[in-house]
Amino acid sequence: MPKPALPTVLDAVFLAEVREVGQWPPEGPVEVAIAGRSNVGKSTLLNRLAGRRTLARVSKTPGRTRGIIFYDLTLRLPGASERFALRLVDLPGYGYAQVSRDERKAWQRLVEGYVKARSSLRLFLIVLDARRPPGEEELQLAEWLRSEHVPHHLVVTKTDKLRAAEHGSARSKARAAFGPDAPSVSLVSGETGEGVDALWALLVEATGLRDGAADPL
Ligand SMILES: Nc1nc2c(ncn2[C@@H]2O[C@H](COP(=O)(O)OP(=O)(O)OP(=O)(O)O)[C@@H](O)[C@H]2O)c(=O)[nH]1
Ligand SMILES: [Mg+2]
Repeated sequence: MPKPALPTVLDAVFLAEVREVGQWPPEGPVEVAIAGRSNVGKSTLLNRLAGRRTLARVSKTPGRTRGIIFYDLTLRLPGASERFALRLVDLPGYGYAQVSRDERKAWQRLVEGYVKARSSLRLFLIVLDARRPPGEEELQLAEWLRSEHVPHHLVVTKTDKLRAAEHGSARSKARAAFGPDAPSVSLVSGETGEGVDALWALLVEATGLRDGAADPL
């Protein structure tokens, strides 16, 4: 198989944090949203993708990312003379035990509002912990995204926590819970960077950066 064309991240900057529906920054570059349970490793994965250690705040305290945070990346693809723009969107975590029903509703309102508002959203990543089976939240989220016709993909992270023998079954285990319409799955570790190149290749494909569908800068 030919090696996938991996982008070089030339620049990665914070754009905006949004806590209210409708306060979105103007649409611009194609967007990839990163969602998942609180503390699952969304911000760590985003930093890995951006190749920046401290772009998104990572925390041992669950529920640290509160609003929707937009980051603008400038990319160069191998062989291309132009630069491309891609926006990574760090969504607040859900499922944190201490959160009230009102906060849960607020999460849903914000995330659903975002998804419905953004025509530049190209792919919605649902991040799962490799050591934990998908829960009702993930299944419902995937179901809702399907009903909204939003392309989505599962990313199983923290694979560095798995024993070697568990790696092989991690993908099929994650998919099994989602039934016949299960999204595709990538295995990654935000900690070691394992699987991140393959995920980048998928993002380039899914966002149309490769075939000229996206405007170069
Ligand atoms: N071993 C391991 N730890 C990880 C990995 N990714 C994240 N972590 C750790 O998991 C904790 C939470 O990481 P975050 O990236 O802040 O998680 P998050 O999903 O953004 O959390 P919230 O914003 O609170 O929802 C931190 O202690 C990270 O160091 C990984 O791939 N492997
Ligand atoms: Mg976070």
